Amino acid sequence: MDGTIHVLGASQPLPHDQAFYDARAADERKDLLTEPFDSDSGRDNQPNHNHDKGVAAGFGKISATAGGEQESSVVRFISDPVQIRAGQTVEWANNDPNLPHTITFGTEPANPVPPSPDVTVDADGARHAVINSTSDSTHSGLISAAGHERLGVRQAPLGVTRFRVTFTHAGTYPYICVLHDNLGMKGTVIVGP
Ligand SMILES: [Cu+2]
Repeated sequence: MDGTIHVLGASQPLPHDQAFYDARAADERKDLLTEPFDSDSGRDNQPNHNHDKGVAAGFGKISATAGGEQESSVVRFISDPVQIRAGQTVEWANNDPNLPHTITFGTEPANPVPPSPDVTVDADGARHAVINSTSDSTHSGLISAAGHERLGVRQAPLGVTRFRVTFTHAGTYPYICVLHDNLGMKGTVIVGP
C-alpha cells in the first residue's frame, strides 16, 4: 500500500477538468442507487413462505468516505403496482438503514409512529394486518432498521423492517408512506378475485 504525489507547476494544465470529475460523481451516484436492485431481499423472486408478493419499501446505503459517512436512499415502493389474488398476502420490507417508512391504507393516523390497533405481530416479528374492503384503514407504524451499533453502547433491539397485509377481497387498494408521500412514495395493490 503505497502512493505517489505528482506536484505540477502552477502553470501546467491539470490532467482532468471539472467535467471529468462531474461524470465520475454521476457514475458513483448511479452505482450507489442501482446496486441494491441486483441483490435486494424484497423482490418478487425471493423465496419466502410468509407472503405471496414482496415489495421493497425503499432502499438505502451507508458508505464510508474519507470525510466520514455518506447516506443515499431510494424513497420509493419498488414493484408497483403489485397484483395478487384474494386471500393472498403482500409483504413490504424496508431495506434502508437510514430512513423509516410506513405502509398506510386509508386514513392517515395523527401519530405515524405506532401501528394501528388492528395490526398483529407474526411469529418472525413482522407486523401483519388483514384488509377486507377498499374502505378499510390500516397503518404499519414506522418500519425501520435499528440504529447504528456503536462501541461501548448497549446493542439496540432489532428494528421491525417488515409489514404484511392479507387481502381477502378483490379491489384496488392505494397506499402511501405518510413520511414521504410528498416525494412520491405511493403504491397500489390490485387484488383479483
Ligand atoms: Cu417513506
